Amino acid sequence: MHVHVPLNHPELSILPQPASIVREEGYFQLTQDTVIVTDQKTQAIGMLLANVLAPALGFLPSVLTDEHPHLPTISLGIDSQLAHLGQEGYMLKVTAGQATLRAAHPAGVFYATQTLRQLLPVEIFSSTPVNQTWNIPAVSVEDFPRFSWRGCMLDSARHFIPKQEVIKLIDVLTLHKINVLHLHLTDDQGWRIEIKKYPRLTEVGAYRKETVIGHARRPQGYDGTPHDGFYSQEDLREIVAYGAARFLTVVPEIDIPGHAQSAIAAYPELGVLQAPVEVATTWGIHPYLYNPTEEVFQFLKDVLSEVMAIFPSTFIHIGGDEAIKDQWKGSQQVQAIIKDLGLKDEDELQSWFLSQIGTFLAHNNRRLLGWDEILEGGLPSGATVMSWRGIDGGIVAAQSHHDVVMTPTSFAYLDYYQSNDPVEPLAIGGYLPVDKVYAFDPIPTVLTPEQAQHILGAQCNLWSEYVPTTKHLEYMLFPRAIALSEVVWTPKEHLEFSNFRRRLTVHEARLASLNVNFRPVEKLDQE
Ligand code: TNX
Repeated sequence: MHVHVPLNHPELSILPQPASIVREEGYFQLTQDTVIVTDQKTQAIGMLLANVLAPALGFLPSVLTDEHPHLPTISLGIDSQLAHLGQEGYMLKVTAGQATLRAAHPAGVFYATQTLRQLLPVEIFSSTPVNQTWNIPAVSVEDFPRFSWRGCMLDSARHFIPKQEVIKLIDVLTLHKINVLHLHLTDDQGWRIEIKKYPRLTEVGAYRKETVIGHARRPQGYDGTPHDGFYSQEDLREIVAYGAARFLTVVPEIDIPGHAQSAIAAYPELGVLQAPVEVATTWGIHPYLYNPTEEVFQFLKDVLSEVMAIFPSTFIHIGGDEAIKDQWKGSQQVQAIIKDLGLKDEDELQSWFLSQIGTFLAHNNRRLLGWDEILEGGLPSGATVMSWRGIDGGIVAAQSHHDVVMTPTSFAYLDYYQSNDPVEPLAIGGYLPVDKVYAFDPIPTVLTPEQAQHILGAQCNLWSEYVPTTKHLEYMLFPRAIALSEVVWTPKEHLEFSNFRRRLTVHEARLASLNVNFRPVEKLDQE
């Protein structure tokens, strides 16, 4: 006997909401006797599960590879019959005697464990032992994501994000079944990735003097602290491996041809002006561009070779955003290059420049991903577009058979204010409350079903000009990144904000136990 209460059973507060969940009768009790049984392919996932449960339980459940019929079991395994649930789908069945987690692929089993954690009492997220009964409600879940790209972008360039915080956020993001972490590693205000062949990139580019408070046009003095920091290649390998174990891909971004001032500060010969400049201390758009010469291409290829050796991601993000072309317009050398190549203007030069990079990436079996400005002057062949200035760029790209990740400012920019409350901390501007994120549909209605196939998914972006601390970073991310996780995971017809909000109220206790800062839901009423 079962009751169909998929969306608003008060006991079930899973985020993102599964595609289908049915409450059955009874509970499975997790005790000291419970064992986690896995097959070979899910053993590592079983150990991750045991390790996340252990602190609150006060004991580490055993992870075994043979069945123990007499013991209460959490059973993990691959089942090829579940191929219809896709690469990441899973089924989870909890009865009084056993919890069974199955999927056609390991990623699905991992997601089943994230659901299982959220079926336990919220105290399971505690970092210290809690003395209580660990009942898991009996359920039947069949679940799979709506999109394959479920992303979040963090900007380590404007304010460096320490490795330990990135690791912590991978735990929190993957709890919500986010599977892409896009790291914005280079910008005018900082170069944050060690490149062995060009040590000055971090020796010079990873340090900036005090930052001007306010905007470039409205400076209000200095913040009084120098900003520095970068990830060693070893740090990044650790981050990549930590993500991979949790089925999250880290996508690196090296911004080309603009947002390049920190690189040019390190090696002035890379720039159009060939003249010294400092790492930028103000926000906003800066005019420094890479010179489109053979030497600079070689530099970029060398950098990207080291990047590819660290990041197995198929997609390599090359930026392409906000490159104002004044320096190219003013340079006789660049104008001669445009003429030699038979190009019309600087936009076409950017397109040509990025096409060269795209070809280089393709030779290395990687795919070029860039912000929607890469449409200007002609989209490099095979390029994937990240549509940020609204959804129009993404529509054009999908209509011309290019893949797209939707990240429009209006629904996905977490550097915007999340409420009108006057005590809301300084943000870049804009207004994006959690219910607006929740209302986002990544599939534009104008696309045909065939074109819509090119929408890989969506991601939220958190630019960090006004996000100087990890605590504030978390405040800006949560709960809005969780709303986004539901937009990209849950079937559209199940999305209902009031229901999300109810589950979020329960979920806040989990975030608090994980020591994650967030903007409380109750404050929604005070806007
Ligand atoms: C635009 S979005 C940028 C970033 C800024 C952001 C501030 C994009 C591709 N470029 O460099 O940080 O606006 O919202």
